[in-house]
Amino acid sequence: MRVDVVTIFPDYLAPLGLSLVGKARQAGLLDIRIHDLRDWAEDRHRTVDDTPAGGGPGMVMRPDVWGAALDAVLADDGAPAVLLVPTPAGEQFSQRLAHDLAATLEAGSRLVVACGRYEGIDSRVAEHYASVPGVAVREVSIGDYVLGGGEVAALVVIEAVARLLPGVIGNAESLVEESHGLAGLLEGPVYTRPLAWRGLEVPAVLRSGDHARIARWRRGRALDRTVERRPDMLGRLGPGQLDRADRAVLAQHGLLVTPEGLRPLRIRPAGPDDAAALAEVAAATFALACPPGTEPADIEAFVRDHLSPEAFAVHLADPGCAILLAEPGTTWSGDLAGSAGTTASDGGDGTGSSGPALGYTLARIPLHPDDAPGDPDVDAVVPQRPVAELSKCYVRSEHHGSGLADALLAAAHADLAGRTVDGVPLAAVWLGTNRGNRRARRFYARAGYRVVGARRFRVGAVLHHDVVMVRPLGTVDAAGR
Ligand code: JCH
Repeated sequence: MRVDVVTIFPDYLAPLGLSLVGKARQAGLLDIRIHDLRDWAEDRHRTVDDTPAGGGPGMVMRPDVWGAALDAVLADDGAPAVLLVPTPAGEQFSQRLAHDLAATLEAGSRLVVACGRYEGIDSRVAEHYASVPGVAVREVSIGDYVLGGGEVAALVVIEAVARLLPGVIGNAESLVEESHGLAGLLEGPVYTRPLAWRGLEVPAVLRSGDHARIARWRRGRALDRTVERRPDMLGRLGPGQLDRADRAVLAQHGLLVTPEGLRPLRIRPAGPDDAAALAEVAAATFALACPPGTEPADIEAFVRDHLSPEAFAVHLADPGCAILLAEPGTTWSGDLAGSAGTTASDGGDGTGSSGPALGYTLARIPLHPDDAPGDPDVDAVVPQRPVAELSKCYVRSEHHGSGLADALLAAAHADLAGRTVDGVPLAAVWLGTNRGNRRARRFYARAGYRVVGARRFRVGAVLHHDVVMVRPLGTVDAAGR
């Protein structure tokens, strides 16, 4: 495959003799030829520039010299050519364009790069070659910063394209991973030996040998980075490209995947003004947790008696009760270009809220460090002290699978892990969940809960069977954090 570069500084392209591109040339995979523009200048001083038409600072490169050079280089054979002209005013170079150019080269086209200097090349040069049959002109910028000329941009484009050509990269697996595995996301962190270096360890999951867990962890870290550094890229991910675990990671960054795109999410401790909102979301979610066959009348009665605004007002005033509320945010701290509906107009601190609550957690904190859970079945199987009870973790059904519940639960664990009872940090959190609710059991298991026993209790005529699950506080969650 043939690449020609025209420049007034041929030595600037010397790096093309090194490394990957140099090896590809030596292997005969790439035929790169560097030409000195001044070879086509006509005068004794080999002049290639002149003053700008209309006045102004600096110099502009002459179209006649460029025309002579490019005619000669393009005339070498009859193959179609891409004439690539680096300029700060060009279309943005991208991996997509690199793939595009590599495919064009593979299909038999040549690449000719015209490196300008000074204030650039007389614009008629690009205009003229755009109308020459068999020549496609691409004016390309490699980024929003100003270089002194096109040579560095030529190096960038040629290296990015060359490594995509067949046979240039020995380990083609890397390319496959690049284009599929982490498509649309930034690459996550990478590590090698030694396992401990200057007090920093290689994350334990990478030494686990559990390939599914490793892949999951890597994707989570790639998502973390993309959220933190390139939130604009998230707008291009369709909901179909984000699985349940991805959604949980995003929710932990305050981003909710909805059919309409990414929306800001806010999780905060509930306050005295939230009794009505809590009662509303509790009433909307309570039935989801009831075993099949529960009488609608019993559900209604329970909601009326225990999930009223008055009942929540009592909970909110109770120091032994910790309630977190998830709600739509009005702002998100990042820039989600391409994902409509998010703004940062109030300073982007994510403090605004709008719309009804999406879910909530309610935990019970013991008053004394050695208080037992109370229920004799539970006391026997939960030995940790002090221990909190996660009494409620409900999310509206339309947000099941959105990662919202994972984020809410992670926030509850973080809240509980930061609490002390008479100066003693909470050791663990326990919960009871219906024996037959496999979705709930899997959800809590993913969040680090383990089944330790069972409990039974009667509601009216119905005998309920719960499993009792415990999670230590201060350990990692399903995302490995
Ligand atoms: C170039 C220049 C016009 C400076 C001359 C030729 C490409 N991404 C990217 N940044 N800079 C370039 C580039 C490419 C070719 C040439 N210059 C210097 C030209 C300017 O107008 C503001 C400024 C810069």
